Amino acid sequence: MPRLSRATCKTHGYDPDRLETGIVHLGIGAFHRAHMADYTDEVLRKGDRRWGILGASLRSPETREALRPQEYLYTLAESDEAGECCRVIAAVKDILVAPEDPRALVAAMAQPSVKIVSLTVTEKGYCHDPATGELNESHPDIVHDLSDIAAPVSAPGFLVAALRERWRQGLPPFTVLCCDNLPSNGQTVRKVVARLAALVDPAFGTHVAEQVAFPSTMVDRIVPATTDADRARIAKATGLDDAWPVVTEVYNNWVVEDRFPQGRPDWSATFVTDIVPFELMKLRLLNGAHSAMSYLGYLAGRETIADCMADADLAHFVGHLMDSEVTSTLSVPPGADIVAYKAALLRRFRNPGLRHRTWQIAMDGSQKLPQRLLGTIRDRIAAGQSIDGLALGVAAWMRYVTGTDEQGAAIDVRDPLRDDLRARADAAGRDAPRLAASLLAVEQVFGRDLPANPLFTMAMTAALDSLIRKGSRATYQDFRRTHP
Ligand code: CS2
Repeated sequence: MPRLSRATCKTHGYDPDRLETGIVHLGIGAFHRAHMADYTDEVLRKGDRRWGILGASLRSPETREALRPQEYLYTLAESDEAGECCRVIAAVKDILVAPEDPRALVAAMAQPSVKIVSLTVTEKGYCHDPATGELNESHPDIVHDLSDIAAPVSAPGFLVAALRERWRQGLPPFTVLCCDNLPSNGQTVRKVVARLAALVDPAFGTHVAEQVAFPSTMVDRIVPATTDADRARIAKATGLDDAWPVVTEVYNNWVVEDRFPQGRPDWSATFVTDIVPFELMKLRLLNGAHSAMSYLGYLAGRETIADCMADADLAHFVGHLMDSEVTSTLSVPPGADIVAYKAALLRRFRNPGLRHRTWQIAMDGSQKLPQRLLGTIRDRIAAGQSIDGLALGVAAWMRYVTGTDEQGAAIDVRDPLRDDLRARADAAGRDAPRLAASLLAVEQVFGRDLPANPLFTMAMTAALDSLIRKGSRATYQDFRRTHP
């Protein structure tokens, strides 16, 4: 079968060689290729050639190796209940692999044509403390970058190095566009980057804090990791071999705070002045349900989110979480319909075309829980409301990070705090009050307030006790009986 390339595929609509590099994207994984690159592709097809994307991988060369032989073209496969449709995206002009030559990436970000540096480096990529949002100055990557900022390794380090280069050359700063699921993501990244910049050079730190725009964004598209079965199915459908297609859903949404001093593409996103209600709706409903489902579902032997939703008791728990616990903490974003959003979410979770593994979503829980479940818990407690479903979600994370499943087999826990979490779990044993207390003491996840709150600790410890003694499935079945 022929390989996807410019010669074999004529449908991408514009000549990638004639694009200017207007955007550098850090973290060129599946999510960016299914989301922002798709929005940008639409702009390029309409003829505005200023916004070609230079991608960068901050760790491994895998994506570059897969896409280089096909001139960075890739297939985007979108599915819903009605089936799957494939398109080719040509918005990515080139990919740099940062560790091979960090200075080359800094120089590329400092080119005058670059107006936007966007990021999808996952929650942990910002080297911050998830509970407070402050830069973690003892993070090994930050320690490295402070000793050699001209050849950085972290995402904040690359932003600082390139902004400093532009500042020195008298070029205007690029706009920093975070597309990760962090609370007030622009502000959070601004705080981290401005702090690192100030540690490098106080005068430059002031420039970053005062002159660089960090608009916040709410990104909403489900993008599971691509599997070999996806590759085979897509090759059959298109007649072209693609080493790394991206699989996603038909649904796509992007809400962006409109602050781009150097200009921006005319993306068909929703541009707003206040992102907070959009972001809370999405992080607490979609991502909150995802995380709670992934821990409970994984422990109950459910491989994918669609499998979780096919389990009537687990689907009931998800409905309860969204309707009876999360919704009361949200304010309706202008023009949005929360009831319709939740109904669409349940359909999206059931999408038979996506094999979104619970194990994948379970990753990096220490970085995800604060914005997905803990903020909702704080708001409900402050309003004197119950938190049973939310507490069960947090308890399931605690049970998961013990690293042993209900059959006694090892769980491949991926989390930057894995070793610390594991050591705490091992020391506490399978005693719910001890295990809960030792994990609640992880301040960068729970802060100081939650461990001191008896409403939270009691609900959470009771849920954890049931998970340990009866297992996940029996626990969410009981939950359905007690919360009909
Ligand atoms: C998921 C998200 O992996 C995860 O943690 O919850 O990647 C989710 O699919 C996206 O945020 C949807 O926009």
